[in-house]
Amino acid sequence: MKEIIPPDGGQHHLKNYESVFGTFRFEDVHADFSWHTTGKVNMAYELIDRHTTGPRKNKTALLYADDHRRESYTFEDLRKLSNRFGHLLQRLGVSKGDRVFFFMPRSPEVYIGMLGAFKIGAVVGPLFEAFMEGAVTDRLADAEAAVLVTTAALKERVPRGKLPNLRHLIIVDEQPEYAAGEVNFKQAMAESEEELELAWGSLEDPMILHYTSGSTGKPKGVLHVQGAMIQHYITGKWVLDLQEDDIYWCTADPGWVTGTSYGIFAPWLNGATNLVRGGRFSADGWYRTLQDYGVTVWYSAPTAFRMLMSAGDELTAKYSFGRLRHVLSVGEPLNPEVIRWGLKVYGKRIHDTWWMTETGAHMIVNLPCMDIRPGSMGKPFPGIEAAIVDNQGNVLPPNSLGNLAVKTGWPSMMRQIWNNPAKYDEYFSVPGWYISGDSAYMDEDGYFWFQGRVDDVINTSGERVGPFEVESKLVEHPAVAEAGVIGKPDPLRGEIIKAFIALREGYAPSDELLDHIRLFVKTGLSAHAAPREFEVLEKLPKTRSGKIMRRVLKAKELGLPTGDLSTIED
Ligand code: 6R9
Repeated sequence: MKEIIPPDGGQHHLKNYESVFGTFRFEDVHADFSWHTTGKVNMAYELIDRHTTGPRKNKTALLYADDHRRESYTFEDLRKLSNRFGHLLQRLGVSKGDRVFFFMPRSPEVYIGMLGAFKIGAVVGPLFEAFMEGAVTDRLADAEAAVLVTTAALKERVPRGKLPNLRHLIIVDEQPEYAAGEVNFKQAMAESEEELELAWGSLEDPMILHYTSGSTGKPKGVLHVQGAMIQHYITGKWVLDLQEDDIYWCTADPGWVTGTSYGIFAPWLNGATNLVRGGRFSADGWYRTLQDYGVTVWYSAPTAFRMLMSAGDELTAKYSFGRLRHVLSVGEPLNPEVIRWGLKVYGKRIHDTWWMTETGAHMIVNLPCMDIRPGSMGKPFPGIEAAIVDNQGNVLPPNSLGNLAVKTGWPSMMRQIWNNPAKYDEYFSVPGWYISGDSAYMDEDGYFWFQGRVDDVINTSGERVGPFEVESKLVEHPAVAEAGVIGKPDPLRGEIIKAFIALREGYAPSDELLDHIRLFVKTGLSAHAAPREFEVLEKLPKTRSGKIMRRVLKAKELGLPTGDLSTIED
């Protein structure tokens, strides 16, 4: 019997999946946007300005908190400030289609800046503040960025001599002197106009360029268009289930697509109050944020949930999450153990969502009105047609492992890999389908189960084993905080399973413990899925968005080059 967790029976926007699946079309929500009547499209207008002509004008749009700042902005505040920033960019000669990049820590200025850039039709490029010089240079050069919004400290990693297209640096914090081409943000904002003529365009105009790394080669610039907002909006309504009085917190940095699609677009298209917490992860700090701000909808990632889980239940017990209504996850497979823990400590189901930088918005989801099957990513969002296909594009029957694919043509689908049409075409090698590069199966009830990246699936003694299954079993063991599993070439078995694990506090590595863990997987999962080798690490290599980098584990193990490491955590 499969484990099933039924919905909680709350008042959700979408009450019944079957009532819309197969009949809902994205066109059905066009009438909710102003461009439906005006014919003129501007993302920032839909995010902010539109709300200021009605009762949301003085509603809080942005709550910002870090160790030094606590601020709050209404929709009207953001309208005026982003007008000023748009005007500032105009005065620098930035015009429609120019790329404006952001390389700085989270702060209200990032959000104001991006909105301002959208207002004049510029294409926004977000970067993680942790990028080093090489990573920053590659991306700015590839995008031929015209302007970079950054800080006095971070600009040291921007070699302007190598970036001939980069005309201006806007420095958001103050510095003693400004070199040619450098702009004092505070001063320039003060000199800008509060009212601005918006640049209007069409749904196919470019909007945002997100760089994402593949396992090999240079990072890819994934381009999304304005029309993606249709999907951000309706997934924000149905999946995030945003209601008028919600305090919504998405923990992702805007350098990661989750931090823009669901940290900016989905909440504000729905007129929600959006909380941003700057600074680093700390279990204490996060719990205080959840409690003190009375967060009602919380979107985070498995890596964060696992960190909170290993921080211990005593910590959780110190806080109350009484207002928390809806919890969601993205980025990596959500281990069933984490879902069970979430039910125990928050009294809430954690709703997994599957999507990618390239898909721009949710593809496979657990809606609040659906049963959750722990370990499954859920079902396709209404209007999305997903399937498991073989390499020729034949749709496979339920329970067969294959390529997770989506029928092309959803609103937030990427429109280009910047400067690399050949790379773009690789995703569409099978006519009519977008091939995700993930391997999964669908059960007889239409739930999708993630197995790994296609390249990560292990073949041991003729059996295909998804690393996720093994990792999920491993983290059920009380000593294991995190696990990354790879296939290691073996003359006898094709591959053997090797597990890299980080231990929870209070546990020390010993042969006895590892034997115990191996047995735990063997009896709990299957003999062939039990790792033959273990290695205990202080922590696992991860991307900035918290994904375990199995290819790095594998390359290290085999003594091969590790490929592009620009997105790795410290
Ligand atoms: C939004 C985002 C995409 C890749 C994707 C898959 C993995 C994301 C997942 C998941 C299992 C989930 N992934 N969500 N795997 N279950 N719910 O993460 O975009 O950074 O481009 O990564 O992340 O492998 O293909 P991105």
